[in-house]
Amino acid sequence: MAFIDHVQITLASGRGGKGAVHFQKLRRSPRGGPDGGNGGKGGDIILSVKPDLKDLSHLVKKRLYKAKDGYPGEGRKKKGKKGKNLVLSVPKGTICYDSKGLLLKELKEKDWCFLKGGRGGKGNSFFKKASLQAPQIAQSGSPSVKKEVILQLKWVSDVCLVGFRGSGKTSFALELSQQKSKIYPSSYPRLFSIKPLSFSEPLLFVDLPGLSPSTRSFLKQAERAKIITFVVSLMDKDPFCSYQKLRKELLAYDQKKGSYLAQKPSFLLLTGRDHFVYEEKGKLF
Ligand SMILES: Nc1nc2c(ncn2[C@@H]2O[C@H](COP(=O)(O)OP(=O)(O)OP(=O)(O)O)[C@@H](O)[C@H]2O)c(=O)[nH]1
Ligand SMILES: [Mg+2]
Repeated sequence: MAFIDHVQITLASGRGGKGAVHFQKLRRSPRGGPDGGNGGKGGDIILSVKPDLKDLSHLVKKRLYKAKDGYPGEGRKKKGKKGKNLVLSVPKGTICYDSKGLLLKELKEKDWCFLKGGRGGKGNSFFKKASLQAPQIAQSGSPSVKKEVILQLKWVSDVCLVGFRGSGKTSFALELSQQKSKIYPSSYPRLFSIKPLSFSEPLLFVDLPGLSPSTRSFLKQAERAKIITFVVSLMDKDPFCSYQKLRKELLAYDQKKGSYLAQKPSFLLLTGRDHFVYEEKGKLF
């Protein structure tokens, strides 16, 4: 399945349950005092960060996600049941914007209650007073609240590997992470956790697919990287030209998105040295 790092969805809290209009039914007084209970609270919408999730593809199936409504109140002052919360799991690094692109929240470790469910309506027992012994009124619950949001996944990482197809990004990341998986051309970004010997915490490396018009949008995953590492193969016809083209790609992306990729600290990693014949290519830069 495709790697999805952007979804636009509508979230709706559950409405509050209705309060009940009900009267005590006693043998001697079939129309006893009011005992209608309050309605239950509507369900909340909660966004919950799940570090195991890789992307947002599980959220593309529907446009509207709604929590359950609260249940109506009942006789004997019984409160209606609470509507079930809707918990949407999101990967670490997800950012929530409103429909106009205004930042609402960067989702970190904890659950975030995005929409509170509606309050349950008061039942008629609540309205009883000296001057009103048998109220026939009850409140309907507070309505559901709907909001359109944009969720974007932007990994927070230490290093982002940027290079053209086949430059050796994945090989390098696999080598560093000591993974033995098979190398195949990647069409989506991957996150590698790499623990250098002298570090107590692992470093997070983003391995982007080879840069091309169809994968350019994945540069989003470089936006929150501390360092950019340009990966250029010495097997390219003109490695310096490849490097310049990569920098131009970053500048073009920055201009379009208002980001600062080209200004980040960067390294140049040259691969394919084993294939490089000095006599043939001469001086590189
Ligand atoms: N000779 C040689 N081959 C290399 C080197 N680094 C990678 N390769 C080979 O180059 C091919 C492409 O390597 P990848 O690591 O998949 O390159 P990539 O940049 O991740 O490619 P995309 O994901 O398609 O952008 C593989 O067959 C690797 O074995 C190197 O330093 N020397
Ligand atoms: Mg790759």
